[in-house]
Amino acid sequence: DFPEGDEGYHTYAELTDKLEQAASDHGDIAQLSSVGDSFEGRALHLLKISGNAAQDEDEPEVLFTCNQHAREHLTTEMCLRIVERFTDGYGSDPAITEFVDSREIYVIPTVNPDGAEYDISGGEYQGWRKNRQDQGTDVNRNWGYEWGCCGGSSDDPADETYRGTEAFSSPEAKAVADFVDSRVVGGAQQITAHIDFHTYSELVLWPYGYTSDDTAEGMTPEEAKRFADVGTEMAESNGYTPQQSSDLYITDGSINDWMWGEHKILSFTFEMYPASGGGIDGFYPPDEQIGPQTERNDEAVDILLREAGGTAASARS
Ligand code: 0X9
Ligand code: CA
Ligand code: CA
Ligand code: ZN
Repeated sequence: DFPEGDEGYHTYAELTDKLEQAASDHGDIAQLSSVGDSFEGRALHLLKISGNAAQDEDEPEVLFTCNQHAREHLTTEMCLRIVERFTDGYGSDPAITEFVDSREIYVIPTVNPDGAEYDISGGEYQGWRKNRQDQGTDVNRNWGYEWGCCGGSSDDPADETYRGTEAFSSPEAKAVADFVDSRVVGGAQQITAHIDFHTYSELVLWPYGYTSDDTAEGMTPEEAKRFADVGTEMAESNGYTPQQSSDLYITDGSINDWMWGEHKILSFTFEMYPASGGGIDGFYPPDEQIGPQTERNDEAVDILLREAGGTAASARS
């Protein structure tokens, strides 16, 4: 369990309850399933939110993923905020209602439930980042685009950024990737936009992470500009700093590079509160921060949902 005083955070069991509740309270617009199981066998929950959620309608699809890194518990709360805002607000808030009716919103609140549960085991924070497969794989170095290419991950199983034995050797990255692959319908990827939430540093990041070049194979100058434009607009709404992810440091095998490189999904990483300081403590803000720090991203989430409809140019073509 979470340490005393931090009970506002949700354990895996509490998260599961909340998602089941959302689906049963809002059956017409919310459907709960899973993309598969974690290494230790926990369901990797997937909540779909859309008008006529049971049907695959021809609407832009948007994905939000949280908690690839075990100790980044604030991100799970961010995904729960998205779930609650777009379910409870449906029918009363016109902007929410419009988004839910015109999009198919997918939320995976914890990509790494084994690591998250381990991190709070014994009622004390363990400072754990990776999954729980052997010595632990960094799920965000295990994606299959330029996996292990460029010094942005480690081949040492003891390291914090261990990339795994091969691309998608972690069941968690594999299950999420299989789900995204399954959204190719009639040859077209249905998911157009994605945010992967992390902590911390208050940043909006975009691909590529494997190279410090602004453009590379599969990223034209126009596409790089679109990332920068949308990323900057979202960052203006929440006060984060926008940048290409490799400006922070090089990563290979990260989720954003795969989402874009493989599927041309407009895929961002948000590094949430706090901005800096605290070392390991930065991963564990008091639960009083859950409300303000998740609400802070409401407008950015709405911007992404808007952009999922395409640029004016692509909407015309
Ligand atoms: O290193 C990561 O996976 C992310 N940061 S964290 O502190 N949450 O571990 C950042 C991933 C974004 N990609 C790059 N910085 N290249
Ligand atoms: Ca729908
Ligand atoms: Ca669809
Ligand atoms: Zn992280």
